[in-house]
Amino acid sequence: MCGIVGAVAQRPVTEILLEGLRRLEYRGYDSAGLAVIDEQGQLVRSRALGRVASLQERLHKEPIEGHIGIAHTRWATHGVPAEHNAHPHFSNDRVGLVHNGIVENHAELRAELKTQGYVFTSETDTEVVAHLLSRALENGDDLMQAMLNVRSQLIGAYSFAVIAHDDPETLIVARQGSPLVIGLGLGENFVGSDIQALLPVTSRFIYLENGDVARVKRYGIEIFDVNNRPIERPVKQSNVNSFASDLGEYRHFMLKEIFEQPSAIAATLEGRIAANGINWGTIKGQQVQERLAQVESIQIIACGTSFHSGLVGRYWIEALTDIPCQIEVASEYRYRRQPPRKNQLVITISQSGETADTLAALEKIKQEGSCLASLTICNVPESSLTRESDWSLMTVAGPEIGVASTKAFTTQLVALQLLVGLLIQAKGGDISKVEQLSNGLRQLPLLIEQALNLNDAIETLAERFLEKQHALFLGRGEMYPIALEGALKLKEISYIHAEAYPAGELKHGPLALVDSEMPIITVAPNTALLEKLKSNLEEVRSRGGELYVFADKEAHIQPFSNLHVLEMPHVPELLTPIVYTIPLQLLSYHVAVLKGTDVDKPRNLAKSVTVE
Ligand code: HGA
Repeated sequence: MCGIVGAVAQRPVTEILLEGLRRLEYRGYDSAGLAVIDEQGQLVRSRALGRVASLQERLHKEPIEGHIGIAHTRWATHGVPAEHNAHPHFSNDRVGLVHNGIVENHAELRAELKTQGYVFTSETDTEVVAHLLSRALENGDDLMQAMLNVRSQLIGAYSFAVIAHDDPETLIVARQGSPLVIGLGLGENFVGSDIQALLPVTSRFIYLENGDVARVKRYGIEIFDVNNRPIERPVKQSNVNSFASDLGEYRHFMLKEIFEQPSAIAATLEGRIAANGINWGTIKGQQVQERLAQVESIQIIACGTSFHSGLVGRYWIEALTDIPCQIEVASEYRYRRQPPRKNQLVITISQSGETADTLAALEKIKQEGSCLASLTICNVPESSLTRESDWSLMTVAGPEIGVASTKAFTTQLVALQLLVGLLIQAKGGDISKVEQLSNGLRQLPLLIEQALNLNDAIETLAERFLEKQHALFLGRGEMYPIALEGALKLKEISYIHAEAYPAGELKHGPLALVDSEMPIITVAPNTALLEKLKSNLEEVRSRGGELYVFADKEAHIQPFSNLHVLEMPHVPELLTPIVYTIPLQLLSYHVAVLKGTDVDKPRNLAKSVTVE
């Protein structure tokens, strides 16, 4: 989704802004732009449809430079992707603004501003804010007052960064719903949608809270809270390495991140498993042990790939503890009534911790007072979800740049197993189950390495999918969500239409689709449901479908003319969803590479979904 960068410094800022945009590219976008106040004190901008590289080319031909500036990658919500809709938006060459989010009452504000003579040059919701600021400046407000005044007129979610001709030393930023951080330098300061954008210039950050407005100058920062009162926010030192987001020897971030899974999982496990069980410090927060002991029901809320990890989590929670568990996608949960449940633990799952729907669902639950505790499973420390939740269980996957999530997903599954262990311990349950979990998790990095050895075989297999328009994925039990995740990956990056079904559902409809053109990918570990699954495979085979089965030797699935078996390492049952994810990630990756799609930045998609 949209990315924001801003800088105020003694040195020229254009290159800092461009580098910030490059580092935000992973979020997904359709156009980019940059504005500075130049040596003549004029507000000037450059915008381009497409990649940051196109903006860079344009800036190379027609340079603009200044000591204060803002920049943006846009993922269109209002108005087509086009240069005239790209940010920064200007009002009367007086105010320049970049925006992440949606101004819901933009239509009324636009109509009002038009009657007052303001001219619109874009179809965006954002442009009304530039004109509102300009109007406030004309009425005598300074830039800070103008922002405080304007935000009281807005409905929706946003983060803004603003510069103005009237005050060429000041960057104003505001946050309501969409993420924003301030990066602190020596005699220079920066703003960004996330710390990735600013890591080359600083490692000290202030995370703005919802409702904050800040005045950012070279030598000072003032923050005002939602009630317009001055407020201090803590300065955090980040130890994230700026090189972690480099591609290294890999062709794509997605492949790099698939191969980083053994180390990401090892990092997520580090210090969390002790001789006598899972360490309580695995979950950060107050009274974890006491309150986990009281949990009587669990509600998981997530979106996309994180929703799939939650689905697997439900199988584990209900199989290994006596706690009933529900799961729902956040965009549905947030708009429907749920009867109150006693002693409910609410778990949100999100790689970025900024997913707008998940945050809104959590806010709803907190307002209703219907949770004993809220826990987030998240990959980004200091993200909104970690700050809004009572507890956090951090995955330690490192920055995930590819839009299609890989290592974030498998580390979320690891986090869910750690949680299950803690629930068993808190409830005084069967400790041998915790031992079983711990022993399995210790072997996991090695098992993932073994699954990664299938890479070459899967690359060859991928050729068979090149001309395919559709694919079916099958799984049973906790492998059904893995089939869902496999189908999602294939859709996301290769644009092949893919659906996943619990294998038992085949004859209730999807079997009608099966013919010799339809590839059916099945995850078939040697578990209690294997024999049932084999019957489902027979149903497909007898209708001529092309079957690709991931299974271990002991599953004894015999290859046949239209049945191809890819042999997996033997995996303890509890780990099968995690290990069997790997070949499906590799399959979608290689199909996408063969099809020549933009693997790391698939069309129309964004990494951190910060709008509703
Ligand atoms: N609504 C604005 C910004 C969109 C956005 O934040 N996307 O992530 C626009 O459409 O330009």
